[in-house]
Amino acid sequence: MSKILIIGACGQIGTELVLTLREKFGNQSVIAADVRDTCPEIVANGPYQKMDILDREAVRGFIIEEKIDQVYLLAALLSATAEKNPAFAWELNMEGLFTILDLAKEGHLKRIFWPSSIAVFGPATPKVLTPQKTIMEPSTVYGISKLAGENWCAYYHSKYGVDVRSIRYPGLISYKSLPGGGTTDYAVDIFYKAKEGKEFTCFLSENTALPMMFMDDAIRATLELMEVEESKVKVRTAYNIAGCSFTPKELSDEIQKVIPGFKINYSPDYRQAIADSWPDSIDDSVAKKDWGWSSKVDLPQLVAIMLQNVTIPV
Ligand code: NAD
Ligand code: AKB
Repeated sequence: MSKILIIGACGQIGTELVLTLREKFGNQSVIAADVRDTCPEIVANGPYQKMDILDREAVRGFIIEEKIDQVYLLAALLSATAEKNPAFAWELNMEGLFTILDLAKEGHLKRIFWPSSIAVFGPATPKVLTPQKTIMEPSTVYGISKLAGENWCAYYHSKYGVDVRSIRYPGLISYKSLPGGGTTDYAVDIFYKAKEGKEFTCFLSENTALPMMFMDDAIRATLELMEVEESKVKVRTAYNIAGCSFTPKELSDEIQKVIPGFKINYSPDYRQAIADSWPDSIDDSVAKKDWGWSSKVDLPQLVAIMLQNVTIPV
């Protein structure tokens, strides 16, 4: 039985990943860790460890002492926040990865999951159905850190046999916890305004298409990739996966089918340039071929689920 540690467990993905892994492996086998003093209530059904991924010795001590054998390393600064503090974003997004890769290289960990992002692509990348292998050249510090991280993962795999697996997540949409500092966050925020009967001001322009995915699909992809036999994992940088792509206008049109009075206006800010540098849509045929990946939730389903489940904080 594996002992699993999720670092960055209190964030948008971690909250749901912890719950899914605990359901599968039992509460006591899955330790949630985060730099926060307390975790959201939703994560309080099992062990929690306050942990700063930048404290290399403390992280090493904990993993070795607790005999952890799998780590999901989620702690990072996302695209919009990273642009405001590039030096710290680089430090946070890279240093933690080396700590975990080194533990695996020394034989303390059997398997690692480290997420990449569609942010690895840049303005010179083909925008429509962006292939697995193509021109990258990211223009954000976040994208640069993810692309460097992908290449370090591939290096540790080829040089030291480290079993590290990764996915280039699109913008993730969920209702159990809020997103933290990304360019795709508008596609979550919009549902809260719609549910409250308020007008939504979008920080991207109406025709900005971006790759997106409902969280259940992303969690399922993560578990499928982590569980597939090693020989099937042929890409050791990170796999493209696709859910549904849409613009703010297409998303608001879909919301208006359910809430006819819903209104959106547009006031693009610095995040527009980030979004403009990313793909419109993603080709995930390699993930389909290698480990049988397939998304399930399309735009109408995503809107229906979000509008049913988003709850306005009191
Ligand atoms: P998030 O910002 O919601 O959560 C990150 C968590 O990391 C937070 O709970 C934060 O407290 C924690 N953290 C920050 N600094 C830490 C430190 N020093 N030590 C320990 N924990 C620390 O992010 P998320 O959306 O859950 O994303 C998780 C990972 O997935 C990131 O690597 C991100 O780049 C990647 N990703 C996310 C998306 C998305 O749409 N959410 C898309 C692509 C890739
Ligand atoms: C962001 O917008 O920064 C993230 C991502 C796509 O990596 N959601």
